[in-house]
Amino acid sequence: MKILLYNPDNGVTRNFMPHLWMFLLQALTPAGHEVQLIDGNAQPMDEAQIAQYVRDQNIGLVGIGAMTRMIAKAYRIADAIRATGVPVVMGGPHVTEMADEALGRDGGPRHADAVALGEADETWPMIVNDAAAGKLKEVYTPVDVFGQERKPSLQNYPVIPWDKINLHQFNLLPKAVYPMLSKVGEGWGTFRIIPVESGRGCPYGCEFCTVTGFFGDSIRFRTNESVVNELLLLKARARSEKGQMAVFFIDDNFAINVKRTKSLLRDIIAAKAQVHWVAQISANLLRDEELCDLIAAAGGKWVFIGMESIDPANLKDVNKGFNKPGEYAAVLERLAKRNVYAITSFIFGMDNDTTGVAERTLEQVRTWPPGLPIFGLLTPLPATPLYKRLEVAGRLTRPKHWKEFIPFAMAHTPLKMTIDEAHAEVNYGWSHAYSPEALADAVDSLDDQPLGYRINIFLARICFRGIYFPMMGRFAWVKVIAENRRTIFKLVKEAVFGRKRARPRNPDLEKPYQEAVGPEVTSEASA
Ligand code: B12
Ligand code: SF4
Repeated sequence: MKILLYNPDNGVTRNFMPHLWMFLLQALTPAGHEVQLIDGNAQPMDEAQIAQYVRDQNIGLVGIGAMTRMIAKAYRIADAIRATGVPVVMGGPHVTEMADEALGRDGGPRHADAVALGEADETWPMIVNDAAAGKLKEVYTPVDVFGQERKPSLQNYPVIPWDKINLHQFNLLPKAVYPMLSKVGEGWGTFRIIPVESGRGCPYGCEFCTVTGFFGDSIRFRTNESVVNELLLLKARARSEKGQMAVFFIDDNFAINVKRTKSLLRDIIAAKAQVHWVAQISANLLRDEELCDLIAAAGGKWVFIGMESIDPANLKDVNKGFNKPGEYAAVLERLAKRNVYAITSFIFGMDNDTTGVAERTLEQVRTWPPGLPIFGLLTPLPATPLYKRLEVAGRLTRPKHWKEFIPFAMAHTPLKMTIDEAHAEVNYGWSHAYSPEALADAVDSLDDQPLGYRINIFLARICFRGIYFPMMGRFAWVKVIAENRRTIFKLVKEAVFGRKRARPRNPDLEKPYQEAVGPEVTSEASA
């Protein structure tokens, strides 16, 4: 049977990173079937095109996965495919919580023939076998022999054949930047970000988050060996195609068990399996100096920190009181000392937020080492404690906000400002954190660092800017390049003519960087 796995586009960020679930389910598919993957972010298709594709390719089963924000698109695609007579199974965080909606049992139209609830590592082979036998059930739940919900162990994690998968569509480098990057060093033909998981689960239970409910508070890990081997595979591929391969450890809290994280990082270092990577780690776990040393030595370049707010009252409201705004600066300095920078995520529209929250937040951000601040709105995702609290309080203004998804729009009324004011705060945050002046400041603040670092922060900022100001089409790129021409000119000039390189803040810090990336990048044209 031919199976198509499809992920709808998010309408914003194009092909930034493939979705892991597709590759994982492909690797878990029983032998004898052919699995094709289409990521709508990389291969945009409308309903008619996908239906045509399914017919032309003689597909026998389609699997669709989606987050809440893409579910309306996912349903439209599913409807078009089902109209061709091909069965559709849906999975992922949204349909797990809203299975009746997908199956049309809530009075609305039906979109899926079957849904896979929760983690589908063990149910997917059953789904495929049932579909091949024409006996697809409506609901697949991961349960043990006693009918109790069962979370798959990650001890026998499959090998994802990253060395063979066609990743052409996920090259992030526009041709225009090749000349600049070739001056940084060899090996910049491609740049891809690949999702890798080392474990699942987070017990913290923040009120707005689906993770504790979905993956459970039972934390499970892959073996160190399996993660290390995956990194080695990726590293070898990057080398063979003369490109760069960075990894996004998608674990919700990569250091949730610090002892285990340290042991994994030590094994990565011992196996020389370092690639550049980013991971999500909560601020409280980054108090550990040894952990930070190991992160840097194992190739860690960016840490995503869910700071959410600089107001302890807000944090307490959303059950994230373990975040201590008073220590944010120290945490970021601790990382920056090791040349690791942070993606700092903030949520506006919390119950204690008042107008001016964006500027108050930015005042603090400006005193921190340069990073990538991102700003969102408090969003009641289905089945989260937040959703229930707001529903009970009658504060949901768009209870089924996913039916008509609007980016950066609230679905409930904040307590101390209006919805429009909350939207304006997010706009203020993005506009001011990603203005040409802010980008120039970020690059200048790394003046004592190798050129590679400064190009890195510049390109990262340009890409992150695209989360709020979509970079669709040539005109958007031309505009951004024109606005930032001074910084670009400065970097290009330095890449072409070099400059007298300032001493690094601490020469010892060069060591882990060189070990992580190899000599090609550090021999940049700065001398
Ligand atoms: C990586 C990630 C991202 C990436 C997404 C890009 C990418 N290419 O992966 C980035 C960092 C960009 C991102 C951004 C956002 N994310 Co995110 N993200 C994740 C994260 C950490 C990992 C996803 C993952 O790969 N998991 C591992 C795989 C194996 O798990 P899985 O996808 O759930 O798949 C399993 C099952 O669900 C099931 N399954 C999934 N799909 C399908 C399909 C079929 C057919 C079947 C049978 C089974 C099946 O089988 C899989 C194996 O068990 C998850 C949290 C998490 N741990 O999952 C949040 C998560 C998915 N993100 C979430 C959110 C809210 C967001 C944002 C909206 C945040 C924001 N406010 O901006 C943005 C939106 C991004 C966008 N523009 O679309 C929520 C989604 C909740 C929901 N109900 O939709 C999650 C669950 C985290 C949370 N805090 O609650 N995210
Ligand atoms: S720490 Fe992060 S992953 Fe864990 S519950 Fe809170 S927001 Fe979710």
